[in-house]
Amino acid sequence: MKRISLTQYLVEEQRQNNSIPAELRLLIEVVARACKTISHAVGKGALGEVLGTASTENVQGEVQKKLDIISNEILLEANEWGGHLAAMASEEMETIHKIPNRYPKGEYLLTFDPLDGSSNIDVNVSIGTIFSVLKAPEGMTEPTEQDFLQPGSRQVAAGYAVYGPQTMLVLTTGNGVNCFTLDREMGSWVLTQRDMQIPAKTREFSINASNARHWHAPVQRYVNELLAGETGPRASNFNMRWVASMVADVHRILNRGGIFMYPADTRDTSMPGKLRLMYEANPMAFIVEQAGGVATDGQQRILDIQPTKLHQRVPVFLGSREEVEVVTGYHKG
Ligand code: AHM
Ligand code: MG
Repeated sequence: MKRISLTQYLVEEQRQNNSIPAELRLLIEVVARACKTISHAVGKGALGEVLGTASTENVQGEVQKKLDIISNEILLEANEWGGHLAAMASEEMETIHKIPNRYPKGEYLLTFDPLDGSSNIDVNVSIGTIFSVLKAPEGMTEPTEQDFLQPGSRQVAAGYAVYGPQTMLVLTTGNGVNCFTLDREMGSWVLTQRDMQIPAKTREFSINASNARHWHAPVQRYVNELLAGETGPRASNFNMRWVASMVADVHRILNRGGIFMYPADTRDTSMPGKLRLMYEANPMAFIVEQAGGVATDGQQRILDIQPTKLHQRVPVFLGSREEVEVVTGYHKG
C-alpha cells in the first residue's frame, strides 16, 4: 500500500483544488500535531498520572478532569506561535484566548473541545478532540468574542481526533471527508479512508434514553416508533448504541450510518440541549454534511444557526439523511 501522509494529502489538495491556503494547511498540521500529543497523554493513563479530577470547574460549571486541562494547554501552546491564528476559544475557557503580542497574528480563528467525552476518561473508553476553523472577519484588528459568532456554514475546516483502539483524525476542508490513522511507531498520520460517505438509510440510533421522561413530544414520538420495531409504524427493527463520547458515536455513524440525537428537553429553559454549538455541533455538522448526511437542531440546519454566545448550547440531530429528516419533520409538524 502506498502511504499518503497528512502533509502530502494537504499539499496535493492545495495544488489540485486550491481549497487549502498555505496558512490553513499549517494550522491543520499544528492541530494534528497537538492531537498526537494528547493521544500520547491519553494512552499513558494512570502511568502518566493524567487520570482523575482537577479541583476546578469550567465556565459551564462542570468539574474539570485533569485531561481536560492538559489537552486544553497542549492545544493552546501548539497553536500560539505559528502566526496562523488571531485567537482561540475552547470549552474549557470562559472567554477567547488572543494570540500573545510576542507572536505574529494570522487570519484564522480556532475553536475546540479539547477532550470530548470526559465522563469516559477514567474508564478507558474512546474520547476525542473536536475543532472548528473560521476566518476572522475582514478588517478585524483586536479579536473579540463577537468575531467568533459566525454561522457554521462559514467554517473553512473542521475535524476531530478519536482516541480509541486506534487514534484517528477525521478532517474536512469543505471538499469531502477523509480519515487518517496515527502510525504510533512513525509518529505520522496516514490516510486510511478517502471520501467517507454516510449511508442514507439506517436502522441504528443513539440517544441517552435515561432522559426519556424529559423529552419533548416529537422526540418521544420518534423514539417510541423506533422502539416499537417491526410491529410499529416504521415496520423495522432498530438497534441502539450510546458511547457517551460524541466523537465515538459520530465516528461510528460516519462508518456505518445511524442517527445521533442530543435533544433539548423540558428541563432546559434558557439554554436548550447539552452540546455546544461552536465547538461540538458546528464542526460535527460540517463533517456530517460533507459525508452526505444531515444535521439539524430539529427545526433548521445546524450550519445556518446564527450564534449569539460563545458557549451556546443547541439540540442536535445528525447522521443518516432519511432518519434525521423524519425526526426533524416531527418537530416541524
Ligand atoms: P463533554 O464535552 O463535557 O465531554 O460533554 C459532551 C458529551 C458528548 O461527547 C456526549 O455525546 C454527551 O456529552 C454524553 O452525555 P451524557 O452524559 O448525557 O450521556
Ligand atoms: Mg464535548
